[in-house]
Amino acid sequence: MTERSVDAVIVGAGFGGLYMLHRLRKLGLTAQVVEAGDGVGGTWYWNRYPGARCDIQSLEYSYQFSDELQQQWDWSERYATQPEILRYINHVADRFELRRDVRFNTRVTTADFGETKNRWKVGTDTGDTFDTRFVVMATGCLSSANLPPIPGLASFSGDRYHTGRWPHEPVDFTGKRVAVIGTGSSAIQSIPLIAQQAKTLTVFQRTANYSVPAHNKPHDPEKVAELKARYPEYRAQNRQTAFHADFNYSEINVLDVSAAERNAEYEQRWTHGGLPFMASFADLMFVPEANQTAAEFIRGKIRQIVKDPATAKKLTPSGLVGCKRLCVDTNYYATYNLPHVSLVDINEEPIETVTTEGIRTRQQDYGFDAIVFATGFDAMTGSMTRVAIRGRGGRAIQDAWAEGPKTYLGLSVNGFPNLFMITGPGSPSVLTNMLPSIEHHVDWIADCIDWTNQQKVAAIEADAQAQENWVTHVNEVGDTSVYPRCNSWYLGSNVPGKPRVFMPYLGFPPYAEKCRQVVEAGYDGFIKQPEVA
Ligand code: N01
Repeated sequence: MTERSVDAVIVGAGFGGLYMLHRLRKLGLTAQVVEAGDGVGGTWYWNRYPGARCDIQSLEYSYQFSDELQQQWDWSERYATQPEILRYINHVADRFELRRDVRFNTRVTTADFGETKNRWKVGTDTGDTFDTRFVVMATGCLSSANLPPIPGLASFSGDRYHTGRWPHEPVDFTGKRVAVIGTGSSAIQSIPLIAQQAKTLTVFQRTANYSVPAHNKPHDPEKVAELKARYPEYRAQNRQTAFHADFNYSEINVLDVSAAERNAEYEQRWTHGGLPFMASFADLMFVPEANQTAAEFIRGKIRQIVKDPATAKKLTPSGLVGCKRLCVDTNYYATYNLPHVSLVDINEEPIETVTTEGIRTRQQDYGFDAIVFATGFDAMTGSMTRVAIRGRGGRAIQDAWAEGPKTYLGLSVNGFPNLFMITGPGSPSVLTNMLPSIEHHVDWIADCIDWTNQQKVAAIEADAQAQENWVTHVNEVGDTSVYPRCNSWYLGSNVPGKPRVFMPYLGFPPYAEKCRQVVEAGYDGFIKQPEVA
């Protein structure tokens, strides 16, 4: 067991943690990344399920802090696969010699703030500890796997998988009877590929989901060259959009055009593929009646694609589209036309228990060789609250967040000085292209740490009132949209007992402007405790 003293401990070696390390090194600070896995990559290290790939175009889902890197790296496809993204982040780790400051196979379990010295003591599951001035939680928004407490789980004699904790060895479902529980993005990406191997595939659905086709394809080298010639400008343009991405946002309201015009636009976006579908009209995410027109368009597509009317009916969602994250697929709905693929609606046929042989619903016993849990994550807060973080007065983060996460700008929490979160709750994070949002936060945190050193500030933390105002503002902005109108992990409603609070901040440009103003005003809304002379 060792104890190391550093300027900063960074928890997690994903995109956030690695860039944070790079920035702090450039400031001449000592930083230690602590990573539970045995490699870099974060979400892309753990989510190795079949079909895992990005739903933001790879040319945008990549770092921009190094122009050489973004010019020299070549993405092969419009939406990169998980293995390609993992190769990329490994390349970045090598290129900037980041690995030597990453402690792998080590999980941070505790972080205790000592008020006399304004330093944190960080504990790990290996017994090694770190004495540090700053802690940066680069733990990701979707990293704590959610395994539903279905009775009998431990008794199952077959293989059990969670999409977010997929084995490193290849998994072969050939000849197997496979169950998939869940129909979120992970399920929708993996189901078509599992179906190609499995003898039978039975999908257990709680809520039917909307998905649009990815229309993934290899990159056209000419188009890539053209974009790379204006990369900084392209990135700057995207920064001005709500999702921080090239979605070709329309400024027209759906309710201002005829049904024919509206459907033509949806058809064109459907043919183009991907999340830009949600940018078809300006009011889609704000006016329920407008949203219903897009929802009905997708419902019509499901009815066209799925041949069996009873299955099509079960697969057809009734609510609004996009307030639960829209999925992007390759052949998802069409997979249900295969004779060996079937769908169980667990609202009609609830799961009672997992048995040694498979799954028992209220109606019947199903035999399975493998069960895949595609049941998502304790999103946005899980990776914070699963660490025993104790701030001023020994207050636990779980207590501070008992009614839902409270942060200032999704960066800092009152009572937890010198602790920062990358893309924490209360920041745009999951409602944006994560990569540039990560870079924005890392730059902000690095500049803040540098400022505290220059200004001889011993500790910095969110002011309680500023935090309260921010939480109210996040909710007010969220309430202008349709997001809070359905059950989703944005609200924590997928995890039993989790407080229902809309966690991300809607709209990147006003958020970035607010962050800029806070800095300009000398870190307005933060408590700055001066160093004792
Ligand atoms: O998780 P989810 P995910 N019994 O929470 C169901 C990102 N991502 O891993 O909707 C039965 O969306 C649950 O049902 P319900 C992306 O941001 C990106 O798929 O809560 N079912 C739902 O159907 C995404 O949104 C990509 O009623 C249960 C499913 O499990 C986020 O990660 C790819 C259940 C969980 O869906 C999470 O996606 C993959 C229970 N007890 C993921 N509990 C890209 O394309 C839950 N469910 C980049």
